[in-house]
Amino acid sequence: MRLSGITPSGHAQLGNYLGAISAWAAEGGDEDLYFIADLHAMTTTHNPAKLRGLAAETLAVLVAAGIPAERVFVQSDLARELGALTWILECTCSYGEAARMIQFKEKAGGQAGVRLSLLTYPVLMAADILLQGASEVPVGEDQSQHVELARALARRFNGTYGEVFTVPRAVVPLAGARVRDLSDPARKMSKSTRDAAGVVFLLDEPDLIRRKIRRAVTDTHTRPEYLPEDRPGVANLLEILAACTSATPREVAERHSTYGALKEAVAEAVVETLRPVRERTRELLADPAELGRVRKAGAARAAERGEHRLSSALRLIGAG
Ligand code: AQP
Repeated sequence: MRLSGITPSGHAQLGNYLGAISAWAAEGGDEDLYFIADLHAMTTTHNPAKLRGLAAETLAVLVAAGIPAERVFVQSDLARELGALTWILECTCSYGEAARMIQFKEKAGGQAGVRLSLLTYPVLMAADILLQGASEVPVGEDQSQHVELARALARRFNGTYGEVFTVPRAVVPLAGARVRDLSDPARKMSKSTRDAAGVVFLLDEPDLIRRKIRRAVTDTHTRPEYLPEDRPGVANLLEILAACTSATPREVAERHSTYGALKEAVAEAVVETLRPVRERTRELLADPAELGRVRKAGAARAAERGEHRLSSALRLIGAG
């Protein structure tokens, strides 16, 4: 069983969709689980009301994208279970192991007032994985060290106190496009980027999407060619169009003779690709009772799935 998460650190964007969500919906296995990692969005300064809204919106997006509702849950709905398991795992983890995490060093380096949760969040991530009994965790390079920690903690707990946890392993995520920022193709498109001009959000209206794509940074050439190193802005547009039309970037480059024509085609393809997701998400958001039912059912299933592991772990470690 695979467990994947999305952090509601902003509004879901085109990269999240083409790189992950659409593949989760189309190719995910029957057992796989997806969660909205809102507790992970609290390790740096955050706005509580905004975070609550983004968690609900992201849940709506995943369901609207076609992921079966019974395979989605919001992390904080399991805050009690995860809090307890995180404590157990913190008592299984050494300070040195946590402090060695490269992401912590990168994010905490030189910052004042770093939250303790920035140090301990890989242990919460281990709790996410171990509570659900996930055997595979699809992650990029940047998160593989955290999955290694979850592996080490599962093994150590099982060896010290008794067999409770499935030992997970990191796997390569389902292949999706890597989408770059439209204003600055040197960086990836991200939901928390301040300058929204380079980011297409899934809920952007069609005209706004068209405007953002028309203004995408390209270069001084005029004819599209797929050269990711030398012409990253145009390569990004070609990759987006390819992902939306199930073609290759080179094939779509040959079909357009000017940057203007390419941008028009990209804009229309993105608008049409996102239309059903946007409309269905808006419907769900306009029906809080239905969204609430989906959320409650997902939380109940996820809590039930982890219940026996948490109670066994508590008992074996000497609690209660
Ligand atoms: N630009 C992207 N292209 C392709 N895939 C992307 N993903 C994110 N951005 C792109 C994939 O979306 C999934 C869920 O994202 P996440 O919230 O867990 O991680 P993230 O990579 O931190 O997403 P963002 O949008 O860049 O958020 P912030 O701004 O908070 O850093 C993951 O599978 C991710 O690879």
